Amino acid sequence: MTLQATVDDIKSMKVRGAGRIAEAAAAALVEWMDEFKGSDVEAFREHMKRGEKALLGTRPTAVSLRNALTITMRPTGDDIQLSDMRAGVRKAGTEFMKNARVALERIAEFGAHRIPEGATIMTHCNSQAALRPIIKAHKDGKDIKVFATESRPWRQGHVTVKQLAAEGVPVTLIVDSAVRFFMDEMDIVMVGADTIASDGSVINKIGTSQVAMCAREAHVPVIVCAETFKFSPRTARGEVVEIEERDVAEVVDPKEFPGVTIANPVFDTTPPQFITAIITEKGLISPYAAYEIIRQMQGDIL
Ligand code: RUB
Repeated sequence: MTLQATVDDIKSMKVRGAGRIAEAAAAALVEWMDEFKGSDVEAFREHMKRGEKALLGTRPTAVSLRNALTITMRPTGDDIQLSDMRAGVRKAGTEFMKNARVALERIAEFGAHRIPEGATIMTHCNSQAALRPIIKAHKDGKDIKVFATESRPWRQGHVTVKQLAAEGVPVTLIVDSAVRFFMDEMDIVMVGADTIASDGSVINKIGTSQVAMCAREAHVPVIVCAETFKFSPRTARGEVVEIEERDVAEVVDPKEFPGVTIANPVFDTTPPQFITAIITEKGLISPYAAYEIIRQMQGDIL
């Protein structure tokens, strides 16, 4: 698969979800490296930077993308021979992808422990990190059921309900505006994250903050499931996470609404006070411990 094909797939959301975007980007960068046939180190570095820039430009919100690229690119900054640089990039990219898969398995295990027997769970959008614990809990024999939001405008909820139904998990599809109507029946909310900021704020699919606020009102715990590569070191330096605005045609055909402004922000920020815990592959943490995760990552991701 060419780099351009991966860029197109991420932009068009054929590849979507922060974790899968990160893995696809790491794989694409390694393949892009193989297209460089020269022997000059500087030319190699320029080639790699061009690939990194193209991938970074695909979607702005998920820090997993930047983190995957930073990790894969790191050997290009070392003072080593080109052949070692190439081997280093391949190793870094491959290890990132392997670690991402292992992280999901651990999150599934930790998250499943957190789901009580007989629980009714609400989820929003389509997050593999949030769905794996639910599927694991079901496979472990827990009698659970799920309410999944439609997640307009892209309706990632359709993917979620099909995935859960295929695993035999009892699941109900609801429209986004029915969240508060059903919240009293929930025992737990489980969602994923695109980015976690150093203050513990969680940036995830638009509507996540509304779900979390309704959960708080109904005294329902909100659990965010996210690999540590979704934590953003740059937010610790004061950088603000950019919220992606997508084509308004994803919402309605603008030609049918002359004189109307249409807005399509696709992520929002849930402040830490609305989040009970974050489950990572390193364990369950308070959102207020996000800075500590980032501090530990600094050796990996600058
Ligand atoms: C997907 C989304 C998901 C997170 C986490 O948005 O908001 O909740 O990316 O997903 P989009 P995962 O469909 O716009 O990419 O846990 O699979 O990484």
